[in-house]
Amino acid sequence: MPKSRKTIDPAAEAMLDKAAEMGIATAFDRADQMKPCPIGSKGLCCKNCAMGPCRLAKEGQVGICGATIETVVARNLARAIAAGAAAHSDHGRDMAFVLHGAATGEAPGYRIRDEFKLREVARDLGIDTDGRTKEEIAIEVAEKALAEFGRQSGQLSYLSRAPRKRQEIWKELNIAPRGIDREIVEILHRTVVGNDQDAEHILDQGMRAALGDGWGGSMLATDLSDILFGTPSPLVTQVNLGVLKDDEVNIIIHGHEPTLSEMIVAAARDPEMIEYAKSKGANGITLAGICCTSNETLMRQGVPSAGNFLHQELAVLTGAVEAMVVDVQCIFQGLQDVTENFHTKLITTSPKAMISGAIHMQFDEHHAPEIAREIVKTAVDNYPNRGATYIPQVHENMVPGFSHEYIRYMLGGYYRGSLRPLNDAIMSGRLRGVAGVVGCNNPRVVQDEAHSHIVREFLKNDVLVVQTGCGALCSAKYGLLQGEALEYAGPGLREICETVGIPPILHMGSCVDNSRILTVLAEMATEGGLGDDISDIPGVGIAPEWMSEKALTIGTYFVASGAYVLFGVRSPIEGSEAVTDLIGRRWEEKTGGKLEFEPDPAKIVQKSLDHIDKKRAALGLPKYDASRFGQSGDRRYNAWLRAQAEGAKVSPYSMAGVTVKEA
Ligand code: BF8
Repeated sequence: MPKSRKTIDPAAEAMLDKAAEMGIATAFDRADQMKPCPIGSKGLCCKNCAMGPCRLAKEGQVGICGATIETVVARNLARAIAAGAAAHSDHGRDMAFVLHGAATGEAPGYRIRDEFKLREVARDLGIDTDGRTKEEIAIEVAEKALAEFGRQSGQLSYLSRAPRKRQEIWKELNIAPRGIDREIVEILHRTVVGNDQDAEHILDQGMRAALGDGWGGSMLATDLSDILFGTPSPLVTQVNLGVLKDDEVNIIIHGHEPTLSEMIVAAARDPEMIEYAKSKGANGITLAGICCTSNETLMRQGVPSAGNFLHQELAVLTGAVEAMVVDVQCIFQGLQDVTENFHTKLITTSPKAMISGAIHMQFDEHHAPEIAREIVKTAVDNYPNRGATYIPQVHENMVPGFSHEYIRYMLGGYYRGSLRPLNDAIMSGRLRGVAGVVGCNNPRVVQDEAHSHIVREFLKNDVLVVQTGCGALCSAKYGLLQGEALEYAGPGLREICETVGIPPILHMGSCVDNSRILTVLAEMATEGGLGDDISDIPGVGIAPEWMSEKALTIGTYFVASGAYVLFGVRSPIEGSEAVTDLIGRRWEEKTGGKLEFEPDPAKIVQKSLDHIDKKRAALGLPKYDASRFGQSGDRRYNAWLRAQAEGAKVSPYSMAGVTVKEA
């Protein structure tokens, strides 16, 4: 373990040493210096009106309006869920505007890349496609998508993608979202002073708004991005700070929305621009991503990743970054201070996110290629200003791009694409279950440590892992998103992965792409053999190092969809036992899913495996037994092949000294 105990990543460790040497503060240092507020961190601070803020530090204390601890804690959680849903969903809205512009020709540079997906989305939105051009369909898809945000009654169109039983549960609980924006607004209304003061009722609306994100805003963001930029399929790329090049112009693209970054990719690959970079003394242009912009561009364009959330300042510290180009979400204001120590230009691009002191080059989809070229040119022009550089030579190969469409394809080809083999593997016990391990880094805990521990334990226990966001980039940094990671896998998981030809952890995209995981869960539930609802599936969702309100929204929509979700770090509702019980026991009674906060990664693993085993038992599946399939995989098969070549008449199973027991 590195000496500072701030990270397990050797590249980050090297850069933190560099920062200390230069006297430059990063989020890691600020986290040391800024102790969390003991009242606010437990959800006990109410600042919803000017009679307060009220700090409810003692058992039984109430605010000036009489609000109880339970109400205050629930209101704070609901507001966080609303903020997260707003961020994801606004991202989805922007994608709809770009699709509209691409179809009408008002957004030159964009085009419809996946017509098949366009037609599929059109069908799910109830749009007639017969005899119509893709542009005509796309215009109506964009309009219908935009209408989902402003919808006032009925329910979101994509809810019909959920298993029938789940749809009935939502209806019964009255939490089926009517419109994406409406549910977010209603949380703000309900939590304004003197309004909804029943914790369960407040958090029912939290679930409703979160579902509007998961099955609405985020799902639309994913779908429309696929239509515009292509549905991902696996490719090989690299990750970590070592992807930056000492002799090339380095541009970091950081944030979330793929609209500008896709154009920057095109501009940076333009031979004329590369020649221009050479005229400035560089050998070329390297683009690298951070955070979810990275996930978006690496899974579609193979753009390497400079790392996850806490790498943003560390990348600048290399002294080798000509421009840090940011759009929305997860962008530290501290970047501005760090860039001032180097030649790096911090360029903000979104009309929604400016940073004092940064250069603002506003993105507009109607002129995207020109703006992207201007940004890349600004970076190239900055290359001669570069001083000393220090790039840690640490990087790994990774295989991202497992969209749900590709997972279906890889399990059955074009004509038999389905999740049947996945369900069968769980039913037979080769796979114990499935886990989504997602979310952020948080400097309150050692960077990547919990993520890394949890996914390795799952692999060892034959749990297939899917990942998104910064969690996926974490695993990638340690070589876990490639076939070599099979050495950590249990025998059943190993055999499945070798048969299908996949790594044991599947990168499914950015944080809005958690909607892809919803789709997979829905299809697993309807495929047969694992019950008839998401809550029946032996699976869990985990955000080990979460920090963003968006993570709370994601967790909540998974719970409301029937999943058991565990968050690490700390509990933002610790101040109320009643709310802790509400989102755990009570939500499980209502939805079949539950939300828990558990800071200890080892306990997260144990609780997850217990839950998976409980769900297996409820389905009447054989008890998971790690020894049942012996030492499966290529090692045994290769040994068997060798024995065959030598004339021995033995079965691959007996080669491993095991008897395959019947289910
Ligand atoms: O949306 S995982 S730190 S980058 S919030 Fe942010 Fe968290 Fe990373 Fe993607 Ni998601």
